[in-house]
Amino acid sequence: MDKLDVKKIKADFPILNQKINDEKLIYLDNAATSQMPLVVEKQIEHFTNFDRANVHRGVHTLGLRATQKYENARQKVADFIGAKNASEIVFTSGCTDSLNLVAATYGEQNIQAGDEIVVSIMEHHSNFLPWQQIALRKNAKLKFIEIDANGRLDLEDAKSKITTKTKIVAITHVSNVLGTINPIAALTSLAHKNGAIVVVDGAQAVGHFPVNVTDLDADFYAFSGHKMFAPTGVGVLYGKKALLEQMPPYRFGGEMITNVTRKGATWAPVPQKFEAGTPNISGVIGVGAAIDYLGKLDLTLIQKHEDSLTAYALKELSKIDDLVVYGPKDCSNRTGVISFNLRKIHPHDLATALDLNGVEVRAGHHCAQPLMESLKTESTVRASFSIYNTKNDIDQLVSSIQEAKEFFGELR
Ligand code: C6P
Repeated sequence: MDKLDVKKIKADFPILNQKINDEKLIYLDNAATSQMPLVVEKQIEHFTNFDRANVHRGVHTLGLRATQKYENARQKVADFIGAKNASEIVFTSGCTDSLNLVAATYGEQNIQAGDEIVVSIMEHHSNFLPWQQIALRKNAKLKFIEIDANGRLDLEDAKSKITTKTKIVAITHVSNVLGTINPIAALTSLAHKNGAIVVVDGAQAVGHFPVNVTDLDADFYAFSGHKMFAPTGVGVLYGKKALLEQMPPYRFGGEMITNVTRKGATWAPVPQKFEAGTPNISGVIGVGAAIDYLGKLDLTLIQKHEDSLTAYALKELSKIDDLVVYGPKDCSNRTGVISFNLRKIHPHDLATALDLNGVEVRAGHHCAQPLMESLKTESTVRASFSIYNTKNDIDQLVSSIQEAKEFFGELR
């Protein structure tokens, strides 16, 4: 098979088979949350109906089964992102939680007054605020790598900002506004030469193209389940084992200790040290099931499919007068996340008009306000594609924008 069978894939997602405002649903808000296939739901249902128990605690059969499924999912994640060892995979409540974990532990331990933290201007607030807060608290300096006119990371600027004073580089793999894929391997090499570590926000990358944390030489890599066909409320933090072992715990409670006395405690080995309390067991099993699903589809075919949708969308959107697209106009090293604005129509008005035609897009600042400032806008409309989208969906998007344009034009 050299291409995705989109018709078959669509049938895996019952939610897509419905009408919104009497129109066929066209779901183009995948960067916010992708939909979940029936097979993932079924695996969770099976766990709930046959194996449900707490993990790492009971010696009874259900407890052992639950633990085995939970740890199998950890191994699946490790294999899926090319981690050397399953113990380098920490389950969290989401990408935001993963990034906060690194800032609160590694950041807290390693950032001193006068140190520098480098982020890009295209960071989502989740990979910006934890670093801004640490920098403020520790009297460290936060530096920004800027973007060029095409929405690409300015590598020359990165070379000037990352120096021997840099302790942490926090960078998104893919921008949730521009769709730009950043050159992570080049950045890790640059950072490591300067003695800094690199925290990669992979929320918009995982599930869209193959990701290998070992090839990227990322020190930390964070992502969420709900953007890769798994449930909400579960996420992953990959960390190099040597770094995870040095870090203090993030939260304290059950299952993260080796021994507790009246006077103190010793911590469990990684990753348990970072998984205090009962985890989102069914969510983690859902992540494992989503990885199985993605494995059957093949990530290179997924990438090819989404690239062709992106090329088509960029071409068709460019035909609409007064429409400004933010981010790269060429298809290399970008994903199917396309932000745009139409004349003086407010993004929320345009998104509402599109919704009337069943087209679901996001409008707003996309939790990336420093980027909005750099783009000289307050907000944008954003369409984002996934495995179940088709060129027909894009035709519907484009004709709905044209319709809205005429409607709002008449109101002026
Ligand atoms: N972006 C969007 O519509 P959570 O909320 O923890 O699952 O993911 C946070 C996050 C971190 N990094 C990037 C690059 C992201 O895009 C997101 C989530 C959604 O763009 C919701 S704001």
